[in-house]
Amino acid sequence: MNECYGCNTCKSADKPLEEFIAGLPMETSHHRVDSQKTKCGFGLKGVCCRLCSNGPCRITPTAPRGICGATTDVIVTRNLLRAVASGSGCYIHVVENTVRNLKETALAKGTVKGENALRLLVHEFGLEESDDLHKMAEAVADKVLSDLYKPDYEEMELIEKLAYAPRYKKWKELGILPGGAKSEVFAGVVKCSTNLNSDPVNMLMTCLRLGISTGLYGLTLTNLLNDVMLGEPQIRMAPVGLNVIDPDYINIMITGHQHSIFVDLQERLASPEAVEKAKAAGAKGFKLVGCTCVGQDLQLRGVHYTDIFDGHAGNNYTSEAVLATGAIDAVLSEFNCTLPGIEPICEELKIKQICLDDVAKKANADLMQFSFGKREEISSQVMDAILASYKERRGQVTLRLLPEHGNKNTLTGVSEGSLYDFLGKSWKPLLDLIVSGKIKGVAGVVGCSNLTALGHDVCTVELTKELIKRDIIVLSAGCSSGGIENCGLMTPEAAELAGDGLKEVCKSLGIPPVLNFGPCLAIGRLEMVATALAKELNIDLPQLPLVLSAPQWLEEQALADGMFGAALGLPLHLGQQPFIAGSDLTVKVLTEDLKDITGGQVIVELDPVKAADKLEQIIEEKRKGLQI
Ligand code: XCC
Ligand code: SF4
Repeated sequence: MNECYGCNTCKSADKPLEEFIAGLPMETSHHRVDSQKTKCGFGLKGVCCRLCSNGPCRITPTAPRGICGATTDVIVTRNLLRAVASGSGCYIHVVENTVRNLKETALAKGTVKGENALRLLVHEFGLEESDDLHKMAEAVADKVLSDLYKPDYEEMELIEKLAYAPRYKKWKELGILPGGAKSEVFAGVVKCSTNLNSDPVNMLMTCLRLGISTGLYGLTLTNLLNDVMLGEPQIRMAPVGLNVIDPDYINIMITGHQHSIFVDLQERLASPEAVEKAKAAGAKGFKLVGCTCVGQDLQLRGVHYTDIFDGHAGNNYTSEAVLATGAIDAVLSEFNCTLPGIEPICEELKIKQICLDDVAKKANADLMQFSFGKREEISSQVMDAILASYKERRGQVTLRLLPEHGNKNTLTGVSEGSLYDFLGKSWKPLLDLIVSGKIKGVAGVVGCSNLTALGHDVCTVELTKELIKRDIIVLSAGCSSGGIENCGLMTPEAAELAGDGLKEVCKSLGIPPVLNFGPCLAIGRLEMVATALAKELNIDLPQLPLVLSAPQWLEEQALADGMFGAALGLPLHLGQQPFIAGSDLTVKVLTEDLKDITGGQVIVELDPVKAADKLEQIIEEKRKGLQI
C-alpha cells in the first residue's frame, strides 16, 4: 500500500494535524485544495447566472447585461439572496426539529434538564409560571411553533420579546421585521427567481430580514430550547483534539447541528445494558467523539454527559483525520457539515455511516430517520448496527492514533448564563474591566473553518492571536472554536499570549483569553451577551466596543448568520469576500451604506494583522464614542 498519499496538502494552523494528514495513505479535502486552486473568475465575482435556459450568462466589460437584461448588480444580489435564503432554511430546519422535540418531550413527560432555562423562556415569553415543568415546556414550544409557521405577512410575535428594544425599533422603521420564519425562506427564494425582483437594495433588505429570523430563532432560540432538554452549560475544563479518542471503546463520531436528536441515544449508550453488550464484544463501553457543531454543543453541556462523551475532537475539516485514526467505528450524522469526502474513507476503513435526518442523507449511510415517537426503537437499531460494525472491523483495520494531539485543559461550558454566574451574577465586573481599558474590547470570532483563507484555521487562529495581543478578549462560536481550541488558545496558559491588560485579567481569574461558547448556533448566545452589556450601559448595540469576525466563513448558513450581525448593527469582518465583487453597488451597501442603515458594516481583509488593526481601530472609535 502507498504509505503516503501525497504531501501536497493545504496548510493548517494545527501543525500536528497538518503533518498527520500529509502522511495519510488516503485522500482528504486537504489534498484536494491543490487540484481546485484555479478558481472560476465569474463565480468568484458572483456574475454568473444560470437561472434560465438563455444562460448561463456571464457579465464582462463587453457584455454588461445578461440576455434578459439583468445587470451585474441584479445577478450578484440575486445569487447572494439565494444563498442567504438557503442558509436561513438550514437553521430554521434545526430550530423546527428542536422545538418539535421539546414539545414531544413535554407531552411524553420526559426529562427537563434545564429548569432555569425553561423558567427564563416562560418569563421572556410572558407565559404563566407554574410548578408543572411539562406544562410550561409545552407552552414555550407552542409559542415558538406558532411563530415559525406564520405566513410571511404576519409578524412573528416573539421577535419583540427576544430582540433588544432599540434594535426592534430600528427594524420596524426599516420595515424588515420578519413574518413566519419558514415563510420568509420561501418568500426569499421566490424573490430571487427569474425575471422577478430587479432591485438590488430591495433584495439586500430581504437578506437583513432573513438575518433577523435566522438569528433570533435559528440561533438564539435553538440554544435555549436545547438547554431546557439537555441541561445548561457549566464552565469546566475538558480535553480536546484527537487525544480524546480512546481505542478501547466503541467510538461514535457525531456530526451535525441537532443535539436534541441524541437525547435518548446518549442515555441508552451509557446504560448498564449497553456497557454489558460492549464488554461482550471486547470493548469497555460506548463513547461519543465530538466533531463539527453538534460536538461543540455536547462539549458545552459536557458536564451532564461525562459518562458517554469523550470530548470534542475537531471541526468540519478535522473530521476526515478523526476517521483516519481507524479508531472510530461509526459516524452518526444528522445535518451539515458532514463532508461528502468522508464517504470513501468510511468505506475503506469499514466505518458504519448512519444518518438520522433525511436532509443530510449520505450516499453510503443507512438512513434511520429520527422521530421522537420512535426514539427507543431507533436507539436500539443504531446501537446494534454500531456494535456489529465494531465486531467486524476492529483488528482488521490499522490504527493511527495521535494521543498527543490537542490538549487536556480547554475551558469550555461558557454561555451567557454561565459567564454571568462566573462574574458573580452581574455584568458589571466585565464592564469595569472594559471601562478601565484592561480589556480594550470584545471580538466574537465565529463561524466556520475553511481551507482557503490561508489554510485550515490559519486566518482564524492568527487573527485571534493578534486580537488578544491587543487586549481584545475573544468569544468564539462555531467551527472556529474547534480550530482555536485544538491550537491551545483556550487553555489558561494561553494568557501568556495576551497583551498586558488582558493577561492580568486572565491570570487573576484563571481563564484563557478566548472563551468558547461552542457551536455556530451559539452566535445567538453572543448576541445575548452583547445585548446584556448594552442594556447595562443603556446604549444600542452599534455603540459597544464589540466587533464580530467570521474569518473563515464557509457555507450559506454563515452568510445568513452574517446578515444577523449586519441587522444587529455590528461591525463584521470576513477573511474572504462573499461572491459579490462583481457588483460595486452590493459591495458599497454592505461595506459603507450599512452604517447608516443598521449601524453595521462589513470589512473584508484576509491578512490577520491588517484585519486586527482595522478591528482594533473600530473598537478605539467606539470607546471614544462612549468617552472611555
Ligand atoms: Fe462548522 Fe456548524 Fe460552519 Fe458547519 S456551518 S462549518 S461553523 S458546523 Ni454552522
Ligand atoms: Fe441570463 Fe437572465 Fe437567464 Fe440569468 S435569467 S441566465 S441573466 S437570461
